Amino acid sequence: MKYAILVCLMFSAHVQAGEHTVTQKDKKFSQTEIKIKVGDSISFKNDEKDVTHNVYSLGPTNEFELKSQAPGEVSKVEFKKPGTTDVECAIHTGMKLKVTVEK
Ligand SMILES: [Cu+2]
Repeated sequence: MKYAILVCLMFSAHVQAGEHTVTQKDKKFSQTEIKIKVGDSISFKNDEKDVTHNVYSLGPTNEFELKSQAPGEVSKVEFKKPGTTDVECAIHTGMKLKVTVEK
């Protein structure tokens, strides 16, 4: 009985915070849009062979900057506020990803 309650608690904690991954390859994000929930996180992975990226967002919500990201590096960002976030790369102006964070 105790075990069943523990499993139940672990399962609900897992459901509450989603984990997503967006890769950067051929100077593009793996997708142009992503919808997540408040509290979810996105792991940004540089999947290039020899291209460095500098992924950032000026918002309008959930501003962040990953700084210079070498090939193979992964950086996780938690999205705490509902709203949209326009993600870009400071080095490659064509890279765009819209993150929609729902309540
Ligand atoms: Cu880039």
